[in-house]
Amino acid sequence: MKWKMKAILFLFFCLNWAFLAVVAVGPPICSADLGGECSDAASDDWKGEFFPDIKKIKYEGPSSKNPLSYKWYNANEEILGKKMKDWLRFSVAFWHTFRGTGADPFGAPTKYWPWEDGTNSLAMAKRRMRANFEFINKLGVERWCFHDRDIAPDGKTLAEANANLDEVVALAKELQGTKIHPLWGTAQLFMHPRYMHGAATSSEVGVYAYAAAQVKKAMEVTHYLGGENYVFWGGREGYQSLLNTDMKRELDHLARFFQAAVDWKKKIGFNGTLLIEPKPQEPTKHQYDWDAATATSFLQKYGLTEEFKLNIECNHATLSGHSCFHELETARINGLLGNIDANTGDPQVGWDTDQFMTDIGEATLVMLSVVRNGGLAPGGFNFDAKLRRESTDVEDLFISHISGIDTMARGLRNAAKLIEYGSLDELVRKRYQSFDSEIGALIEAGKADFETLEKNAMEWGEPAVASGKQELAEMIFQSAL
Ligand code: XUL
Ligand code: CO
Repeated sequence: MKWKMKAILFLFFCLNWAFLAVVAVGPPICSADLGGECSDAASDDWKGEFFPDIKKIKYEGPSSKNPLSYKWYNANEEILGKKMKDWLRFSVAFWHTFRGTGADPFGAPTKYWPWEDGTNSLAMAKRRMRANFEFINKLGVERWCFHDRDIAPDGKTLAEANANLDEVVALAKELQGTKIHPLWGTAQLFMHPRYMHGAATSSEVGVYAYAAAQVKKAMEVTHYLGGENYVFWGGREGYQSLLNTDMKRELDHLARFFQAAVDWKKKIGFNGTLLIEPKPQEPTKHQYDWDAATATSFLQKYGLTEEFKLNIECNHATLSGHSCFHELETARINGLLGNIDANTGDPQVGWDTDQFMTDIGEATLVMLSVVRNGGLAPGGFNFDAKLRRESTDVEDLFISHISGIDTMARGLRNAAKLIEYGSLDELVRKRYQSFDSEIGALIEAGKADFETLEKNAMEWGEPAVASGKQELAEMIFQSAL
């Protein structure tokens, strides 16, 4: 036998053993995503708390060593004239927190939450929803985000899927109480094989119609739950090859789809903001919403800028070759900054790793943009972030969110310091002060023609060019961290 074959057989043998060991020793029950193979006795019969060992998370200040406490996020403390909780408007992403299994393209699920029975039944969906609200209440945030298909099982028909969704949403409404509601809802239009060519950009009219029906319903339930926004993320709104793609037609269809969503929003009286979440190549080679600038020009071309804003995700920003700060500022100066999916990528791993943000410098830049924007409301910060595959304790769900929340809170505190110091703003102001002149004013008012400018250039001779002071700017920035 050739060595390669031997190695393959050995690996197969080991994998089998690993599988048997799991079955014999037995993980607590089943992973969250085994499609109902583990148990058929799913019922919404969970007794007591889902997180009995975890108390409500409190602010204990920066010197606390308690991992289950906030060190920087003090919800009601005022910063720059607003409560921290009103600047930050945090939200828990249901899909990562309650449907994340730890599986990756090379490895099986690793998370076996005690409340999961391995099914995707309605009863399990309801039990999970109750875990979700205990989690949110203990964390002390007031918002959550969801896809239709992560909170309720799909159905054999659209009508059955809608009925499932209605049943889970009714429970969610009850569990939300008066304080909690969705930051945003969305339809999951990328997982099912019917969406392999896209949803609103599919070459199949039947798929376009199906996607429209799914979005219509998802908008209705978002509205019913008191959602503040509705998101579109084009999971497969792009193409792999231009040879078999009519790009112009697909973009036109997408715009018609968005217009129909605007019309439906108005018809049902939903006042939330519609958001587009840019993301580059992943999963298709060319995505139509590559980055903030691409999405902005799409909205401008089709006359949709009054109706839509952007949901900037930091990991998507870096995948598109920009920084999160760049994407936020691009959205902001175009009047389109609506919401943030607060996560981060890994500098060495080249895909959407959806990690919780822990870089204080990055968080400070993010918050600088948010403060310049006057906040994000009705948008906020959705933790589109998941535990690493190797983090498998229930308490890790809390620790990761606490860490993400504290990082953003620290960013806010630092941004406030920078604004109060004023020296960075002053540096930037000074850099452009030559435009605070008579001719500068004419240029900025669009009244300086080339002849006038040529006359000035002749008169002035060689222009003086001052230092850009980048290192000083960096020094000032660092001093606030
Ligand atoms: C995928 C992503 C999504 C959207 C919602 O990269 O970010 O989770 O936020 O569909
Ligand atoms: Co996202």
